[in-house]
Amino acid sequence: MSCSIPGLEDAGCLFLFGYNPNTSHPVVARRIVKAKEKGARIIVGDPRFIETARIANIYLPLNNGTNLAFLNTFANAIVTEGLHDQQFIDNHTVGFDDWWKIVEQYTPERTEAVTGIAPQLMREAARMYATAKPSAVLCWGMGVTQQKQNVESVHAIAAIACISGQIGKPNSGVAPVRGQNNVQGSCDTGCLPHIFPGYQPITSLEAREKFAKAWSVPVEKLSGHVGYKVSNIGSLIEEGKVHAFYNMGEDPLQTEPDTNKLERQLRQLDIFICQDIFMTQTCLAADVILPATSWGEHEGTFSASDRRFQRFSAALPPKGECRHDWDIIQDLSTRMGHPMSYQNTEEIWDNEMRALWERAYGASYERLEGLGSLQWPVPSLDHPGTPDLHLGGNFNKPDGRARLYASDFEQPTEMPCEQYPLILCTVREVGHYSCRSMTGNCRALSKLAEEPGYAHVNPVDAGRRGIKQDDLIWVFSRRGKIITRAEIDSRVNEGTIYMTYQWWIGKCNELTIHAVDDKAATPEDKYSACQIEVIDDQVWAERYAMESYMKMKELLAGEAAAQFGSTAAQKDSGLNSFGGSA
Ligand SMILES: Nc1nc2c(c(=O)[nH]1)N[C@H]1C(S)=C(S)[C@@H](COP(=O)(O)OP(=O)(O)OC[C@H]3O[C@@H](n4cnc5c(=O)[nH]c(N)nc54)[C@H](O)[C@@H]3O)O[C@H]1N2
Ligand SMILES: Nc1nc2c(c(=O)[nH]1)N[C@H]1C(S)=C(S)[C@@H](COP(=O)(O)OP(=O)(O)OC[C@H]3O[C@@H](n4cnc5c(=O)[nH]c(N)nc54)[C@H](O)[C@@H]3O)O[C@H]1N2
Ligand SMILES: [Mo]
Repeated sequence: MSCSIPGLEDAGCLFLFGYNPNTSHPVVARRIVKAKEKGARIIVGDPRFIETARIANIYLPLNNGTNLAFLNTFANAIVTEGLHDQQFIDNHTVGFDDWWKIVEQYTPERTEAVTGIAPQLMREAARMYATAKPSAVLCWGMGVTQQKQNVESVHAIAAIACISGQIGKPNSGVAPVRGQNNVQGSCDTGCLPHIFPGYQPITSLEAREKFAKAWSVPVEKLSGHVGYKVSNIGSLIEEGKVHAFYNMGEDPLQTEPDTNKLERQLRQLDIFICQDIFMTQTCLAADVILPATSWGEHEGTFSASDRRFQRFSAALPPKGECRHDWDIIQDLSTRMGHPMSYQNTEEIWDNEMRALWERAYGASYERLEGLGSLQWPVPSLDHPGTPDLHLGGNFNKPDGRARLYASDFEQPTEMPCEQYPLILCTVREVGHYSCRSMTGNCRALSKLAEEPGYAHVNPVDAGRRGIKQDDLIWVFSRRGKIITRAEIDSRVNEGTIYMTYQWWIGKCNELTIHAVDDKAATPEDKYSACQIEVIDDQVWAERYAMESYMKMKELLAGEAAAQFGSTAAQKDSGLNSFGGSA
């Protein structure tokens, strides 16, 4: 993010594009309500009438999968209405003429049939955003990134911020509001296949020399080859390029697309290691399970979406055979010939992060004590941290100028057809978390909503198929068929059904297409073709759904008990934790 999350409250305009904070980030959603109370204009661009659309000044119900057509048109409207900031373009960007050659084609009139947005509304929104004072922020989420043209759309968003001069000043710019509490931190610490900690590229010999020295290894030991991305792992196994997979804190058999195919691929591995805090469906396929402690049992740091380092501490000691993730990694490393002997997470933070990344140097554990937090860059111990990046239009390039990129729009990979006439879009709901290993093991949350979950269906699509509220239905695609319950919902658009991806029985990822873009390798989770149908025998269907779920819970709890000797009481309760008497 170029700005800070608290700073959103002081922006003059917030444009939420493919991002649903009320469900995904309720704390950010509160800030958006506060911004509105302080006078900010709110624009929402989402095919669904999300909660924030209720307080929006302009709601743009664009068609699913048309982001890049929309963004190019929005940019076109800014320029053709004369709302662009010529001075900012001249002084702080490169490439306007080439960018315009593409964007010029996307007039609101020409793209209306694709995006579904009336030209007048498009122009009104462009004006609201580009003329907002003192600043505007464009926030986006998975509605942008889990699409075929994700990277191109992010380029388009960055260009829109630049040509409008809505970046380079406080509380402005681009806000990719990220997923889990530490997605940003995973990137900061180098958990990506092309970088060391602090975004230092492994392809740079200088960076390799620096890290080789810090780790006391010969520089030849550090590979300069960019590694594989996790969403390609299945096909890499099939191609014989991957034989071993060490999977830590991820449940791909629930959360990656086309899970039936992925399961067949994972079963071909020579060795499959899973490190988790609960028994998951993925752990069931593992050769070795390494049980780890949970957030309540270990300590460390998180980085929030706005580059903010925060510390957290343990409330409970580890139970049973569970060990801290860092301790497991350290032990493995030592046994594989590279000894590590850190005593605690502070030593790791100081040696692996602060000492090797100057932008983090000033964030000592002492300064992060209690509710203390610091946003990088924070280069020295007396530096206050950096809420806003690129102030004065100074960008992270040798010439200090931003690059403008534009690309032409393409349709999603799998368009609806006669046999699969509906779009399946997969999203989040507030009561459950991602693969549901955590929230699914929480009794209170299980009472609020239970298997086999829900598909949100527009009343017109439901009516045509004789589907009523709470009916059990089949959802099928080219890849599979699952049972779920219908939620008739007039907030979702006709022609698209919305499912959340945490249900183990009503598992939408048995249906989703495995199509990834070549740059980020992010699956196109927001767009697959599907069909739905009511199940004739609802009594049978209720029993089938319930029995499938009971069987799954018993399998998971039974395996946890067999592997780690959890108590019989725990097995009976269907909780599948590793740690003693959970
Ligand atoms: N309770 C809860 N909170 C969570 C999570 C959870 O599982 N449960 N998961 C966390 C994680 S990992 C993440 S990444 C974040 C994600 O948080 P969000 O980014 O908010 O995620 P989604 O709900 O998947 O998608 C956002 C919106 O994109 C819209 N959308 C779909 N297709 C399109 C399109 O073609 N164009 C546009 N413009 N919009 C579209 C959807 O209708 C949806 O409202 O949430 C985090 N927070
Ligand atoms: N169809 C569809 N699929 C999606 C998405 C979508 O929108 N639609 N969203 C995608 C997105 S954005 C994301 S981020 C992924 C998330 O997918 P995953 O990363 O697979 O799911 P999570 O539930 O976030 O957590 C994974 C595992 O981490 C374990 N865990 C929790 N804490 C710890 C810990 O401290 N140590 C260890 N070792 N393990 C721990 C949990 O028990 C859980 O089994 O799902 C993706 N899948
Ligand atoms: Mo995520």
